[in-house]
Amino acid sequence: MTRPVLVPILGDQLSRNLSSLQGLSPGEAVILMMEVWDEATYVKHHKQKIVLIFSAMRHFAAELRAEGWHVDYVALDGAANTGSFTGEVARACERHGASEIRITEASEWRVQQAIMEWEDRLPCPVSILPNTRFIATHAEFRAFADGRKHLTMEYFYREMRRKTGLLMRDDGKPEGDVWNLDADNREPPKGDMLAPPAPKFAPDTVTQEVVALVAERFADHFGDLEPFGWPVTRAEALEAAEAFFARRLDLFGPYQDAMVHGKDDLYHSMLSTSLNIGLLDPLELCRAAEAAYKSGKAPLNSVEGFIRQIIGWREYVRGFYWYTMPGLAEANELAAHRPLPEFFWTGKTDMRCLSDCIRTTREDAHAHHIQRLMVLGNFCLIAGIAPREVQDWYLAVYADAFDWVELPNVSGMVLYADGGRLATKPYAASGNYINKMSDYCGKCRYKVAQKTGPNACPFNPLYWHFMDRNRARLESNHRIGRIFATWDRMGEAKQAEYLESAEKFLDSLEPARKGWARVE
Ligand code: FAD
Ligand code: DLZ
Ligand code: SF4
Repeated sequence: MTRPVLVPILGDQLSRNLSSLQGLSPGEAVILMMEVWDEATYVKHHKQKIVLIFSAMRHFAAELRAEGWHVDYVALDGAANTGSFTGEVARACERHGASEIRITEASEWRVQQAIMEWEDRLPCPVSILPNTRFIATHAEFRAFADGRKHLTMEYFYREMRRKTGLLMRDDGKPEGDVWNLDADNREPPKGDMLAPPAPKFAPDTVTQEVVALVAERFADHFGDLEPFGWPVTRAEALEAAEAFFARRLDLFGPYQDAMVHGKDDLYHSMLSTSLNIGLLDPLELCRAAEAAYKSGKAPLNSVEGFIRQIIGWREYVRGFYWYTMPGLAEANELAAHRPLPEFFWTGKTDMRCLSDCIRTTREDAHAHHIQRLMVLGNFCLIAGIAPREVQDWYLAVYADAFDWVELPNVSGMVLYADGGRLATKPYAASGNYINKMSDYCGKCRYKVAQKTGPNACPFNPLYWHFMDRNRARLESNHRIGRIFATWDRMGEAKQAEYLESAEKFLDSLEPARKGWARVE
């Protein structure tokens, strides 16, 4: 081989249609894949997340080799591994006498900044190619966002429907004459919800080796290592997707917001890990969902709801991330400074909703959207937890967590830390919402109907404490401002009871000790 092109492929770029591989043939390139300490520990990821990424990387490398590609795979314990992407790319450049480095842009700001320095630090030219595994380009999101005060997802979503043609009729109108069927998708759980569980994949020898590695090297990271059942190859991810389309998509819509103790998958797809690391393509999933609607296998509200999550929310948060970084990571509009409570890591709390969401997070490295938003996130919002601490927690504990998708959800959707650019109002809620949408409250030590006092559901006084302390910032918001009339009508004595109950509860919270989320 003459001097080869060096193609680094990162742990979330495991797609055969990756832009950096296009137009190259196996004889011209060396593909570099790197397990590096810096990436495994910039937050102390859940053990299953590390297994997922390392195992999926090892399987992908084997598949490329079987196709005839020269893959240089640097294992975590490989001799002289420098522990960083830049260090490993520099070493590989020299090892192979590379003529050029060709890489698909990173999905995360932090990594992309490092890549942009390579041209100055390394001895050969660097080409950074666009990430074509998203539907909207950065330029398209900028064109949508420039000049808008609120970047309402709904309008962006309609653009994506038009761009892809998904659920669009020939006359340019949306299927069913409505763009968004969210109003049909808020059913509370029923007593006998027997959703067929998402498939789990038994670890093969490659995964078993990684499990052993993670047990030894990352023992102090949060989360149960086993049982591990996430898809680690495209074939497994496709099987998981097919199982979802065949058995759960039909009821995905109505029960999207429902929460049931002991269950985090319900009718959800459980496909975010496969999508985010590149095993599945967002458009192929949406086309399959559309086909299920057209063949009468799933109703429009479920199919539209699923497609909206992917070409709406997923694309939107990715565009929002690149549009607002690096400021988004620092934003703290509501001046929230309280440390994250220790129970987020241990699950030891009498609040049954929170302990169940933390349990599933620990066991599966997953919780579904409403658990993340309306239980865990809502608590952090109304208790005033510092955005940096909340961000680190979410980034560390979920197998699907990458900065580009976690940060807008946490800072924008949950904490209103961006001042309302992403969400038009804070998603603050009292215990009533959780009671309506779950079966958590009946067996909780707290009483959801009780508003104040030691036995009251803590979400109740915290809700009013949040409103009261943020009044100056929120009162002019037309979607939430009216709530203050209710607060004023309560009168001073009742208000004082709420505030005192909330403060007593907040004072009782034990702050998390250092070292859970980051190596100290
Ligand atoms: P489903 O309910 O089956 O939804 C289908 C797909 O839609 C998901 O796989 C996902 O790709 C996409 N999707 C749905 N909602 C969102 C959203 N708000 N943002 C982006 N994509 C979405 N998702 C992540 O992939 N990584 C994260 O780090 C992450 N952090 C989150 C943090 C918070 C505070 C909140 C509120 C949401 C977060 N989400 C994140 C979004 C969502 O909770 C997960 O995508 C979903 O729970 C994954 O499970 P699923 O595949 O079964 O999703
Ligand atoms: C999350 C992660 C982990 C745990 N380890 C690696 C790794 O060793 N090598 C790798 O290429 N990627 C890893 N990743 C994903 C990266 O941290 C990062 O999210 C992506 O490169 C996108 O920026
Ligand atoms: Fe959660 Fe309150 Fe219900 Fe208990 S009563 S489960 S704390 S919402």
